[in-house]
Amino acid sequence: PPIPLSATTSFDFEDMPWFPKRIQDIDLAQNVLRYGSALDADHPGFKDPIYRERREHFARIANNHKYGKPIPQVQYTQEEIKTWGTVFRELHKRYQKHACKEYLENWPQLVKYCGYREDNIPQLQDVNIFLKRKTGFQLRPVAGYLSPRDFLSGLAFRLFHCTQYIRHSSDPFYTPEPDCCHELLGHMPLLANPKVPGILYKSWCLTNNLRYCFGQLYFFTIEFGLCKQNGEMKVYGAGLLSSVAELEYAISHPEKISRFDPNVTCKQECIITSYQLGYWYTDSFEEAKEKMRAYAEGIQRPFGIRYNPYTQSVEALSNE
Ligand code: HBI
Ligand code: FE
Repeated sequence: PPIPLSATTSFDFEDMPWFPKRIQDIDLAQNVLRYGSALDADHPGFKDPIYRERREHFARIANNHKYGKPIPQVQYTQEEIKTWGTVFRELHKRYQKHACKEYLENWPQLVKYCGYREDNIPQLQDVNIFLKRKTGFQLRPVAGYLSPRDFLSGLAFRLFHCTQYIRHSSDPFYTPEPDCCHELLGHMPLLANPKVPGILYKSWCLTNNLRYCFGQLYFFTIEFGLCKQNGEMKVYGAGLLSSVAELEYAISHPEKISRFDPNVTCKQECIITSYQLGYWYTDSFEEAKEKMRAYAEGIQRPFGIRYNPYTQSVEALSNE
């Protein structure tokens, strides 16, 4: 019989640190590794006191957030809206040609229900409500780059951590960290599409080395993946769909795009602050789903684990 786990249940497995068992436990898994409100000296906003004050404001919203509370509305400044507009306009010119159809399909609804416009930065809470209805995903504000472990823990509960601040205005086409342009333009259209396989986001592997593999696969699919449609290479990765420069780079270097294979893909290095060394494609989302499913089935765990959608919690199943 299933054993419900409490927030403090611990396991006697060497390789098994604490992990959230109930959706509200995600409040306890919020380790921001980089750029919460403390920017590095090479961050484009480092010398700008107004920008830094702004980042502190966004960090406070994220740090005070509790699961189930609405995400506070933000009054974006004229400067912030201008930066958004620049990014929005340049990317928009390229979506019809390069984005996959699952990405494009949801745009009319995002415009209608979430205020996606060149002169308006959509509010996370509006998108949150929209997503919950469409695919069951929920958003949670975050102050910066979260530890991969905590980020993947959120995804296991269909909870997507989302930055709410915007990149510095001095460099609209570059950001060393995720920002709301990346989340809203890169991720949301696909998170809202039930045709995108959930397994690409899911991470029920709990041991450290397996977290690493799933982090890698998440990175080379959801962040940088491509997909053939009607014989043409299309993009679905959010990192590409939110960067004009890297989108053009990937599309114009077909020799860098290989067929996705979880066992090979998980060994490639992730580059955080520059272009990727290579990209991976599947012939369809169906193929990505099948390959991930087969890969996940081969994983040995010290105990079985099951997600109970009624209680939004994890249950352990004894292997005996
Ligand atoms: N944190 N805020 C944020 N956004 C991301 O996209 C993100 C992250 N932390 C880790 C991470 N992505 C990647 O390491 C994934 O591979 C898990
Ligand atoms: Fe991302």
